[in-house]
Amino acid sequence: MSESSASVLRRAAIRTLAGNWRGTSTVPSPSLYPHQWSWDSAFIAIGLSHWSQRRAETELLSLFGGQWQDGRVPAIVFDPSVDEEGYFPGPSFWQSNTVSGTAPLATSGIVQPPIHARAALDVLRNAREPARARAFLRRLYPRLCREHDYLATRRVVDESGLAAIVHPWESGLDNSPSWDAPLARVPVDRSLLQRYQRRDLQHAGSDERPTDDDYARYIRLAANYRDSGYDDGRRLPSTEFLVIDPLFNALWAWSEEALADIAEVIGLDPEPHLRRARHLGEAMTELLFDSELATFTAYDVLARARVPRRTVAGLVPLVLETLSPAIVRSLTQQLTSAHFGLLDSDIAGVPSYDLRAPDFDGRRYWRGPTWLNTTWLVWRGLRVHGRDDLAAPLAEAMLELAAGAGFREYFDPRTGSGHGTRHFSWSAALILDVVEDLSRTGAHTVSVAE
Ligand code: 2M8
Repeated sequence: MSESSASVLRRAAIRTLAGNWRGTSTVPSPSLYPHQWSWDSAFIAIGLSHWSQRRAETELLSLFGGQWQDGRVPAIVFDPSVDEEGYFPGPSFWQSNTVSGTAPLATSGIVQPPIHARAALDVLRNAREPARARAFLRRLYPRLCREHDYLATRRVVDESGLAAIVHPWESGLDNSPSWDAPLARVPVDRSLLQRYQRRDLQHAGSDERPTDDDYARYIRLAANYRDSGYDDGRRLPSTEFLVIDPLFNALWAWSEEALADIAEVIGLDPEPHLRRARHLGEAMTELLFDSELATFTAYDVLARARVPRRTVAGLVPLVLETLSPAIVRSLTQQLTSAHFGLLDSDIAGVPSYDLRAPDFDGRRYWRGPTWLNTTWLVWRGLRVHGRDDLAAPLAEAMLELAAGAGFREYFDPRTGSGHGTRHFSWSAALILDVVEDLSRTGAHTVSVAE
């Protein structure tokens, strides 16, 4: 990348992040998502760490300001200055203030993929003030441990030791085709759509968002969880959706490895974290790796069966350094095959779903489009395993997507066109990370449209 094109892209990313900053945190998008989201904040902190270490630290600390006493880090921390109409489901739906042990700020009651320890470690690695970053890590470490302990104690539902999610939103890949079969058991109560109004369709086309039927199911699952008092212990046996997801667990294990590094930096014992990371990796291989499909898949706890779909979630375990060489080979073959098209010049980034599946949809939310966060995770995974031959073209593809379509929420992998909301924070943040990384090594020529 020439210095000048890199700086165009870098400046555009910083402009987006600065525009979405709300004083102590960053909104994913000023229009569609006007609060603070959990895993978005982790990606955002990674980007911010290249520009403003203080903002990166504040981003994570403010998210953990919403942590509940049981350790869960809620998927959304609501901004009290945004009115209820700004986003559905908002504070009056989740009613976190009626639950004991919750933060003073209103939050949702579900979680999202636990990638925060990894983000905190990246903040240290990119820090211009390392002493300050170490102090930040000392502050955050106990909260990160409680986040992971919540998963280990409240979300483990079988002998695998892996964490289960109780709502598709907890996966981060809301309407992934992996949820079709488990969701089919959840009755569609259309009256919920009259009682509660979807707000997302005011900001994005209905052909790009989840269907009404799926939305009715999401509301039902969330309302049932709320009405149980978010009590995992009592509720899990009677839940209508209970799934063990490879991306969620891979990010937990990857973050556990990061916690080990953080523990060392602040003079504590890394061993318990390494032990848990190793155990999670092995359990994932045993329960979630589908050797016929040659990828990781989700496990439907209630049906006691794997969900045989190839999605990007099945490739994200590449981030784990303890994966066996045979599995790494399977995953890289999967990536370069016609299912995901890495190295195919007609395919941009890593599609969220199998390009060859009959229900692949390049524009509908998590059912086909390329997202920059999952593509970035695969990129990091390829580098963990020394596959720079594949990582380098993927980095190039991410930059080209942003250069051509701007920091959109997602992209059609077949055309590179941008979709969903604009000025999307994690797209900007992760592009900033890639630009900074490549500016140390590579040479690319890109400019950005925003
Ligand atoms: C999307 O999820 C929210 C629900 O949490 C929504 O659809 O309204 C997902 O893409 C999720 O992964 C993301 O964190 C969130 C905010 O960007 O939007």
